[in-house]
Amino acid sequence: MPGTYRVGVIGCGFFAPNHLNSWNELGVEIAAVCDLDEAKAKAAAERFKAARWFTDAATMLHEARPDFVDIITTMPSHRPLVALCARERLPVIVQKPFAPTYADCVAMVDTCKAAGVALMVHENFRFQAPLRRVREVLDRGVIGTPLWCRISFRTGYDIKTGQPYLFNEERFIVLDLGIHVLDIARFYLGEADSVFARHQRVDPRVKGEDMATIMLGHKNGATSIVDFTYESRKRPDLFPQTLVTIEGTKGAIDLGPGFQLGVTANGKLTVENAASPLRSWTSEPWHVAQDSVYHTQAHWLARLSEGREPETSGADNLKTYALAEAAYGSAATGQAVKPVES
Ligand code: NAD
Ligand code: 89V
Repeated sequence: MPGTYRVGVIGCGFFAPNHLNSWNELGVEIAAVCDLDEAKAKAAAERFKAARWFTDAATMLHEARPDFVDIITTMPSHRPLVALCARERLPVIVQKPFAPTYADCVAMVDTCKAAGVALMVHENFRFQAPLRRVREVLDRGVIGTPLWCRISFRTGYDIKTGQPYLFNEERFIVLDLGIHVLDIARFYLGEADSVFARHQRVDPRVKGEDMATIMLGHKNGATSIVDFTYESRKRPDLFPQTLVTIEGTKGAIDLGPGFQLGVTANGKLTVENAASPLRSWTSEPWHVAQDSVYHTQAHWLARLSEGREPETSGADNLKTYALAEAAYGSAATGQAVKPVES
């Protein structure tokens, strides 16, 4: 039962308040929080009513003995922290991007499998209310067989001031944001066996690419275009909205600005508002992302209590990560790349 769980949280930085607010709203006891930075750990414990705070993750796991662990650190620390949880036989959630390399991701999946503990990547975009609603329309079959899809995330919103580590990422937007929209392409159209990508770097202050356009050939014959940038100058700026068009044999789906969802079926267009509700702790423009954190964590609790694999398990996320790797390979060579199969 969700209300009976106790979580140990590692990482109390920029994004952690969304997880901590969600655990509180879900009735999960925050047994302890941990951050290398003592001030951040203390502040998070006070603000979110955690019983204890620590600056060392191993000490926290030994002393607080949570039922599971939520890792909200940046990716270089994910592999050692997941290995620590596996040694302690604790189920674990880890934020995206899963890790700096595909080999690290595979190692985490193997380690948790060997230890018999659940591992989920906090891949929250598919838990966004408007994006989930698109999946429901697909499931109703009213647009027939999907043939073509475009998933687009274009913004000029300043995401780097709050997350300064992004300036130094050699592999930047495909891992930071592309990983979400590539996951959505899989969620809607299934696995892809061909990836062609072009990457651009616009902001001279960043090391990696900050604009990408990727074409996926799906195994079922459908094609999708996934495009994203942090350097759009378009007004209005729609951050952090994802726009979707899917054309099928019998109709079409169009998730447009302001979460307006148009569905064409039987030659007729119907439009609904698919926006996420505001929660007591969410605010615009971030609310669609914040609300999805709540639903991602609720999904984890449901699957943990049922003993079932989460939708975005480590093993599942290897397939999304393989698309990102293939995009880097394609952008570097100018050739289409077949993603590695796990
Ligand atoms: P951040 O740097 O602000 O916070 C991370 C915190 O983890 C820091 O305070 C750091 O001291 C702490 N930390 C690092 N290693 C540690 C360790 N071994 N033990 C204890 N504490 C440790 O980073 P952030 O912006 O909060 O991002 C964290 C992760 O969340 C990133 O992977 C980022 O991509 C992801 N993120 C996801 C979303 C989303 O919508 N899913 C949005 C923003 C960020
Ligand atoms: O890290 C992320 O997921 C962010 C976003 C702004 C989309 O939340 O890039």
